[in-house]
Amino acid sequence: LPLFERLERRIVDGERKGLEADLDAAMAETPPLEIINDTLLAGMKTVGELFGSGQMQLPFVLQSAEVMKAAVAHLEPHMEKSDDGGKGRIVLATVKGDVHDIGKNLVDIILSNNGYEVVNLGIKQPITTILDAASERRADAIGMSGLLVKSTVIMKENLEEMNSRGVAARWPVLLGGAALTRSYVENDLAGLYEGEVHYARDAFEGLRLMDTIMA
Ligand code: B1M
Repeated sequence: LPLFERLERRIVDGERKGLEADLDAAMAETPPLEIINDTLLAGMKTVGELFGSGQMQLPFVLQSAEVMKAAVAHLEPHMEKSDDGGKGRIVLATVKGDVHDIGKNLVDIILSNNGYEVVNLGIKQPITTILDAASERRADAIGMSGLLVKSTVIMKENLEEMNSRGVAARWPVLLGGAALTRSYVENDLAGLYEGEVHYARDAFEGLRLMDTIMA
């Protein structure tokens, strides 16, 4: 297969051997972020479709996810950075009950490489932990990621919890993840949250929104 098709195939097949060499060859032609967006994410999309239609079993999805993570880790040091970290600070987490973190970690990379300090709490984080971290680290915003339909409900509960603790005005919230829709966030959640809540379709929209929030 040609290089970029082979790279996409590696994600689908969970084939790690020779990954770095292929990535290095790809970087000679294309910036690392484009490799992620155009090639690797296309592979993850296929994995999602195969899994969703019952043609791929979970252990293989996990293998694909591991190759994806290894690929991103290999590319990350080669990405362009605007170094300061002084544009603002965001606490980022995957919500309670949800283990999906590839998208969240991409958001971390994009924000960190573009002047934000990211406090990445990891996966399955209850709102209490998120709020404690936001408070201790004096965050300017909170970002929550979730890929399960269940997580969209958790996000709603989290916003309600922030209302009831009276901290909604303090933290603008950025929400993202495959199960969310813009209309759910902008129509249903924005109506109930007493602070600012924004939907980010991808990591770049997350960056644009942070720039707006911090402006
Ligand atoms: Co799971 N999984 N998974 N999975 N998985 C999905 C989400 C699913 C849609 C697959 C399917 O059925 N087609 C489905 C959810 C269905 C639903 O809820 N209705 C599903 C399921 C069912 C499950 C399990 C329940 C399976 C099981 O155990 N029977 C289980 C859940 C466990 C749990 O969470 N408690 C499970 C487990 C796993 C693995 C562990 C095997 C693995 C995750 C590994 C990991 O993340 N470390 C996995 C994977 C890889 C997937 C799919 C195939 C790919 C997800 C991914 O990484 N995509 C996924 C299929 C899909 O999403 N269509 C699927 C690439 C990633 C870059 O995209 O995270 O959407 P995404 O991020 C995007 C944007 O959404 C946005 O930016 C990114 C792009 O720039 N974004 C943000 C994300 N977060 C953001 C936050 C922001 C801003 C933007 O600001 C804060």
